[in-house]
Amino acid sequence: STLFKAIPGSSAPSLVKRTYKVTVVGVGNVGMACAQTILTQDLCDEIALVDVVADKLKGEMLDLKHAAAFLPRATILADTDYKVTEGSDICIVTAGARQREGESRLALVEKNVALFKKIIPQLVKYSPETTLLIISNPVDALTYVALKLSGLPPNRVIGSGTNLDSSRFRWLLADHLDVNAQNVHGYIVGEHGDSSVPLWSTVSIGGVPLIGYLKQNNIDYSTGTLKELHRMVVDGAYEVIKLKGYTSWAIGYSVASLVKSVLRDQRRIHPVSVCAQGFHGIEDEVYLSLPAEIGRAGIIGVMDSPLTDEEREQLQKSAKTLSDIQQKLDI
Ligand code: 6V0
Repeated sequence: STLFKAIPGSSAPSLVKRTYKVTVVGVGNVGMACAQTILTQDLCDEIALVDVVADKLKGEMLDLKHAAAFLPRATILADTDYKVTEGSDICIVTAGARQREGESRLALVEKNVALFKKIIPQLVKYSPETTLLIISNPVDALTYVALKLSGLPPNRVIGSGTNLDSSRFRWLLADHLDVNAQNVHGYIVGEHGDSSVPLWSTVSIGGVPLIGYLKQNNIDYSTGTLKELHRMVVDGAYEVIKLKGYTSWAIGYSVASLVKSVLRDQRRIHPVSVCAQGFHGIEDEVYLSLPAEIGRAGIIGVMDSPLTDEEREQLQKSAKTLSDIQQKLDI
């Protein structure tokens, strides 16, 4: 720039700087919550937004650019043409129909498979080394669809799955017990949605297994209370949709946390949608959430968590529900 003059004798360092590029497809409530959470957390150097509605896309891009003075520096791009996504390390797909009040996630499948046929090949064309992060619902079935349409290896196709449900679960427990949610560990696995399975046997607070903790502190609980807590997790999204029309903030933070684990090679364990074949007696090539280690290579490994007989049975039921849907898909 003409405003600045180089100090005599200066030369550019020969350091090769690794930059990160993230694409977000779909600039609706969820896509924009993801974009803004990623930007505020300084997770990438370049973010590309894609949507089919050109005016909205440009408006969202400008609105974010106008915050440049308050944000970590990043290049913000937007276009209806997928060329803008070229060289992305991660592509987040949030495009598509969302649930209306009372509508299940599974009801969205046909509309969103049709959109994925247009979106996924374009993403892989411009970023063959990318990791796909699928958010659109029904997320488990659509992660399978994305795997098939992309031809990418399964470690690089991740569905956000029950990462969000598990956060809702940990918050409810934390609220109930009056401790910090970050000290509550526990996993919801299976379908992101109605047939999800709470792994009570994995729940610990500050390293103390929950059931033992409750007994130790004379906190009253019954199987009914545990079931009620899980019901509140399942109904969580429906409640928010009924109240504000859509969900956005929690999924935005949940996605940013996955992006951080991948780009920064955090090797954290997230419950995400993966191919569950061979785990817990599941025979079909079905996508559902299991705790998985996530890093730069995408899914590094899936944990073979020890489950109780009841949990295993519930998980197999959830797998059956999802497998039936997957088999009906037109891909
Ligand atoms: P929204 O606000 O209606 O936004 C959807 C966006 O997708 C709009 O801007 C559309 O223009 C755009 N779009 C439509 N077709 C295309 C296309 N072919 N290419 C590019 N963009 C397109 O919906 P919202 O953002 O609320 O939800 C998006 C999706 O996320 C839905 O399927 C939700 O069900 C799903 N969610 C998934 C969650 C999860 O935990 N996995 C959580 C919340 C929502």
